[in-house]
Amino acid sequence: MKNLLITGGCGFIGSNFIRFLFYETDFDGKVINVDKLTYCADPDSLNTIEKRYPDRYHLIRGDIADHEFMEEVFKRYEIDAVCNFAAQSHVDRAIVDPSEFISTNIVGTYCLLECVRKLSRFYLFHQVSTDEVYGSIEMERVKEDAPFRPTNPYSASKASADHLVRSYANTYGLPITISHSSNNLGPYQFPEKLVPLTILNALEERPIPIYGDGRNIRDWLYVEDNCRAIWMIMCEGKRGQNYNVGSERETENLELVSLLCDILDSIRRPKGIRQRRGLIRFIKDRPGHDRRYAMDCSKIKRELGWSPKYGIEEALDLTIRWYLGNLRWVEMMKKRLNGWIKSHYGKEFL
Ligand code: NAD
Ligand code: TDX
Repeated sequence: MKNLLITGGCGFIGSNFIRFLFYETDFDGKVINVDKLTYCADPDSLNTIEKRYPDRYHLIRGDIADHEFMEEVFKRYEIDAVCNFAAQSHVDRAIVDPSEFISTNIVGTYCLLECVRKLSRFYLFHQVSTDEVYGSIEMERVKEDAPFRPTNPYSASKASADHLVRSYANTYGLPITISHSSNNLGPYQFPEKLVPLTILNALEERPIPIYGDGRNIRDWLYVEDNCRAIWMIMCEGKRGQNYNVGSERETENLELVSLLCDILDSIRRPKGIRQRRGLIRFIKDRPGHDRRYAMDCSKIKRELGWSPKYGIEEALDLTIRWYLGNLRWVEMMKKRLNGWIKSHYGKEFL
């Protein structure tokens, strides 16, 4: 891997991955970060990388679904590997308007695959996918060979992209790997998602919205653990294979939010109330809300020796402390969120 194309590298997981790559691995090639810089992107989060590695880090603003533009990027930078993070990633937005989920997540992935198909020497196409492609899980945890049963426009678009990636491996012999990760938390997550939204509301002692009865189950993973998993899969994963990446700890949303409130109370005592748990409000459920995600992650543990380093409490603690230490970033993102919050929740949240 000499010239690695990272798409969506200014988003939450992508930017954590680029920092991880430069600071925590022996990767010595170049990173070409193509990002459309949508509402949630922050190119400044990579300023230190840009300054420290001016010859090895290049940011280009552009759309992965723009075929001509991407062909030019592949040619100019002699791309020999891809890690595709770029996506529209928020389920609630997909429910309101799926169009950009189709163009970025499906057509964008197709464009990248087409660019790669024409190359004579190519190392790897890694697709960053999600546990949501398996749909809501009723019984046993799903393994990598479980059928895709996506249930909302976001997960359907991610599953479509995964099918395309697999089809290019099968038809054209493309070297590919796919990671299906569970819900990430950590620094630089845009505060439309449950964890940062809750941190900000809890900090300001505002109501905390929980959809439905709060009993929906997610598996939470600290973003650094996901970055390490992706890098291990890229370096050592079997070509043509997919890997589940999660903590295998099932947490109900109400439990997660309550834990978050308690940790925040212990770091910074609330002023106007006794405890932040009291801020929780049950609101109208998300349409088609998947009840439970639960993956079996034994394959990556067995084959690559990966396991998560952070438990849920430590992950929440680190994440909360990061947000408390980066309130200027929070303010900038809150301005970008305003329209969405008003239309989605009504005025009282954030
Ligand atoms: P994010 O929304 O924070 O970041 C997405 C990035 O992609 C942004 O920088 C955005 O500007 C960029 N982008 C969007 N459309 C683009 C386009 N057409 N061309 C180029 N760039 C574009 O998302 P995230 O949470 O960092 O997720 C990254 C990937 O991981 C996504 O593929 C997502 O499906 C997957 N994933 C996320 C989670 C999670 O918990 N956040 C869990 C599992 C999988
Ligand atoms: O205000 C809220 N209240 C609430 O109860 C929000 C924003 C969410 N929720 C619930 C919905 C989910 O059950 O919390 C859970 C987590 O919600 P999100 O943070 O929106 O994440 P989710 O829908 O689970 O999807 C995430 O994980 C899988 C990422 O956004 C996806 O990109 C990833 O693929």
